[in-house]
Amino acid sequence: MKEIFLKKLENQLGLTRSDPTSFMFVKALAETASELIRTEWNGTEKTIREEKLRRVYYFSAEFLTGRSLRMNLMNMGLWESAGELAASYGFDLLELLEEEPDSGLGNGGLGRLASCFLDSLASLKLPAMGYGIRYRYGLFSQAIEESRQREKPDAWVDKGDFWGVERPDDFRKIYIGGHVHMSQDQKGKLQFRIDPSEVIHAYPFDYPITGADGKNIGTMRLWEARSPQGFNLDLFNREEHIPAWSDDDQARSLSAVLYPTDQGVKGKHLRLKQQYFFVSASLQDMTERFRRDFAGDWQKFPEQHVIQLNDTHPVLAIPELMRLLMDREGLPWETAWDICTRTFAYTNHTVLSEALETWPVTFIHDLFPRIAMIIEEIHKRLENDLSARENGNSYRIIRNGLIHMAPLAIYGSKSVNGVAALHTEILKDSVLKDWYAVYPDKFNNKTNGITHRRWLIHSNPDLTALIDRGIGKEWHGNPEMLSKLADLSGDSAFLEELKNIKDRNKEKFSRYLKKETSIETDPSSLFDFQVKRIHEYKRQLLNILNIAGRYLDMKDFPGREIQPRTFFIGGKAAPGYFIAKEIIFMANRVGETLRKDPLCKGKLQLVFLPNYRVSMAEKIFPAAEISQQISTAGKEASGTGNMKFMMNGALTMGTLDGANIEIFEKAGKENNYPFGLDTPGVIEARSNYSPGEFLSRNAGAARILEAFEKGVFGPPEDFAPLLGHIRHNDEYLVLPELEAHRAALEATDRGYADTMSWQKKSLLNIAGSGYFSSDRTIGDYNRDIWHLSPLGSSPK
Ligand code: 26Q
Repeated sequence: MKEIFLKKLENQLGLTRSDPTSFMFVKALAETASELIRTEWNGTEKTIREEKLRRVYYFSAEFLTGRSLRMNLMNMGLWESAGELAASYGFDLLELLEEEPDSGLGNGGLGRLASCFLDSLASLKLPAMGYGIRYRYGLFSQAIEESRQREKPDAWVDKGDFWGVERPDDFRKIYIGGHVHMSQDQKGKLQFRIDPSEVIHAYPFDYPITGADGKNIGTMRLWEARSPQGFNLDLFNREEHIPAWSDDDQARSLSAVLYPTDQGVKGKHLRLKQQYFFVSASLQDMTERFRRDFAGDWQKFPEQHVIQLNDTHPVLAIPELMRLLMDREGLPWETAWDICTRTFAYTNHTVLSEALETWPVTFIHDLFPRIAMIIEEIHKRLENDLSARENGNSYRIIRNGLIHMAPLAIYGSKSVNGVAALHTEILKDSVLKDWYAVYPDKFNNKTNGITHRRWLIHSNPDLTALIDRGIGKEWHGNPEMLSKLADLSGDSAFLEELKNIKDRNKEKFSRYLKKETSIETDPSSLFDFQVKRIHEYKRQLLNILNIAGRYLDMKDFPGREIQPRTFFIGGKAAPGYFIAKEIIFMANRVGETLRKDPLCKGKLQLVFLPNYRVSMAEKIFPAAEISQQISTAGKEASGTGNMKFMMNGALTMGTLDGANIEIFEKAGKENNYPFGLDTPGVIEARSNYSPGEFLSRNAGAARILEAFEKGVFGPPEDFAPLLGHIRHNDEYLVLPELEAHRAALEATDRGYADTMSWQKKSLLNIAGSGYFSSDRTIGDYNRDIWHLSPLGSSPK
């Protein structure tokens, strides 16, 4: 290793310098790891190909990887040597890791789930490949200026992509726009030829996914868009520099930016092009490899491949595979359709109707005319299949000039899954009820999970060491064995150690925050977190209003004893989501008011964490004592942050929503703080609710809103948009649940006062968290949908 490293470092340094900067050092270290990974990686790819192993292809518009150096060094067994190398140059390896750019090619839960899945697939030695887009700009970085969110581009590629390996020989051509020419061959069979108005080249970059012991290396293949002809040399020679680059810039713009919204956008041609771009490139890749290796025996395609669609974003893959099989390979419709419906599987991540994807038929016609023809034919055949059904309308793929992506996904897939038990039930009995009636066997649940390697072993080494001392190390490979910790719940020395580790992690987080943001916090206070994308349904507003209420109580009764508590709220708002941005503004304003009031010192603080991202999350979970998961019941499909908190010993203060329900089951309700309306309760409460009338009867809620309107938190007019909104349109029942949320906060304060019983609850949460490892989730997908054999399991 050292030899390779010195070579790489020499390359970094060039001729003029002798002392590496920390960035150069890290880059050289990553390149060293890369080179050592390469051998194993080639081996994995070779085995899959030679043994003709069935493989899952995870199609996702987002992969929220975060940093990789620590995981890769540890998985490859290079951690110790890397530490020594660093020390010999006077560096601290842990500090060096902070120099790696945090790869944020995703918005939130859905993108992070994709990355956790790739980690588990590699660790379980299952043959897999992730396919997506190599955005040049990941999710924007968030700054807070004058209490408001400001977005700045995240140019992660420019800072240095440590891991991507370019494969220029595997580029694919993507046709956009133009016309379809139909002709007949000698046998009278219809032929389709696309005469495109635009051709884009897709260049693949491969990223290694090192499994737990570095023996099976998975692949994430991300596509980058380029112009086929590069820049225009003729224009350049005529000194027309800007026009000379315009074709290339336009082509590259296709993979330039991740859309920064996690609910979908309307009317954006570029987004639709991105989706088609990456699925077309990926399917051409797969079909061409298959043609080479299987001599075009297409019946075998579904035996060799299963494609998991991460939401509807990659759903154009269904008509695109139809096109490739029919127009390129000459298969008849029926055969092609049969192959598709045996290959695809679809995961739904939302019940919010505004988030279900639709695209105008005209867009698809203009951008992908051949795909439009195929979707129309699928639509017609679906109409025929289901003509006898009532409610025929809800099945239609094309309705009111819009293509509905979920119906296309369901019809073209063999499996449809939700991401938590409650979510799947809601799909079956309301959102997709009619579909469930026709295809009950397609529907199944796969409760989400998170990789315990990143989210516990690597981000909380002290807790990991304690667990190892308590129950041994076997749980690293079999996380459900964490349940053995329950045997130690009466061991006061062990609980004491658990507390000490949490205290140390809180201090560490405090120091990190001070360094990153210059915000000071008191690690002896209770650390309470709500970190996730900002959304009305996630109800950050509920949290903020009760923090404001707590402050008003303190002012009214300054002598009253109170549990010192620090509330942390973090998350990004979609740049076009006005109300979400107003919520960030309010959080910051309340935070500032508390900070300025000496009454709050050592008792009550609200910190808005700027630029919440994977690398910050890794420092948050180990330091958390309360995890707030307070979405309106029925709205959060699953949540996955909730699992990361639980696994690090935080107690959940949450509603009966998404995976919270399963968390309460596995860790015990009595060890957590469930509160609020359940899903039927929400529907019932909403049916006769008017915020105005509610406020006239509820002095507690009215008092908090009025404090803002009286200027307690700064100029009242600043809050007028948000408060005006909530007074008239409280779709997510913030006001009616204020009281239940306040009561839950108080219950946690009381619970926290009994230190040892709190630690016991914390331990029982960790003990129950093994189920939420993505290893379990991947095992479930494999058992029910994928049916893959691990590498090394087939007899030679
Ligand atoms: C769609 C069309 C156009 C532009 C953007 C989008 C888009 C992008 C991202 C729509 C949705 C998303 C992301 C959704 C998401 O993160 N959902 C979360 O998925 C998690 C993993 O299953 C769940 O735990 C969360 O409950 C769910 O909100």
